[in-house]
Amino acid sequence: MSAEILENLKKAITGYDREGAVDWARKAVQERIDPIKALDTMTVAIRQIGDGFGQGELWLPDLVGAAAAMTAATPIIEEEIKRVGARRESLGIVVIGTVYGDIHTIGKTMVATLLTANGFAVNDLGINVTAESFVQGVNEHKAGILAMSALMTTTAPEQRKVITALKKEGIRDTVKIMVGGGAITQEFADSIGADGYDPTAPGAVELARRLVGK
Ligand code: B12
Repeated sequence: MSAEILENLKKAITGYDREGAVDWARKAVQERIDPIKALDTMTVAIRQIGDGFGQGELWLPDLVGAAAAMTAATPIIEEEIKRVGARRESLGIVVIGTVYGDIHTIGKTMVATLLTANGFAVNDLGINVTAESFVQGVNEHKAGILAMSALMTTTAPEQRKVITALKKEGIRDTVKIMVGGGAITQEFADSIGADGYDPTAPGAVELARRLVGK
């Protein structure tokens, strides 16, 4: 039953079926399917579409259609993750965003949701966030962790710009910096002087805990 629901959820995303994706996400919640598993299923689906686009087999409208289905279904699952993981204790303050020039929001929001569900106080600056806004966010929220997402090879260098801006402001060492997103590798993270990288959202939570020593 649960395998069937997840399979249908995946099919709805790869079939650009927004309503279907919403319905199957609701069914997954009703049937108490592990919401992390549901998120994983949707991630596999959207990556499949992304691969097709990358290989020239699919086109931008395909990407947009699948993203719309995923964007409609994701909040339903994220709500469940928050419900299941609701906690009072705060593990620390996080400022998160997708870098300037990049409007990909799905992975960044997943990381924000899982961090929230695991007890971090998360301030999501959204997408297309400039280096100045990241610096302002870290200052304003007195963040212990800055998390940046970048999905494109053209926008990944923005993460370096943000670190440079934090150094200029004299606050680089007040905050732990973690980076991720489809365009980022451990090697790249090391090269820009980030404190940590992880390729997955659950891994981002473990990384954040390690960075704050909890
Ligand atoms: C959906 C999508 C879109 C949607 C975005 C909708 C939205 N609201 O987000 C739309 C259609 C708008 C879009 C637009 C574009 N896209 Co696009 N898109 C994708 C696609 C298919 C999926 C992205 C996604 O959501 N993945 C699922 C999430 C869950 O994965 P994720 O973001 O990587 O996040 C995971 C991890 O990386 C990690 N993580 C994420 N953030 C962080 C942060 C930290 C700190 C940590 C630790 C971990 C972490 O946790 C997440 C969960 O596991 C990818 C293909 C792919 N393989 O990723 C292409 C892709 C990223 N897009 C691409 C391109 C080229 C574009 C466009 C330029 C297309 C165009 N010609 O207009 C525009 C760019 C617009 C812009 N300026 O940003 C390319 C980028 C190529 C490159 N290497 O530079 C890709 C790779 C497709 C491809 N194969 O060519 N896109």
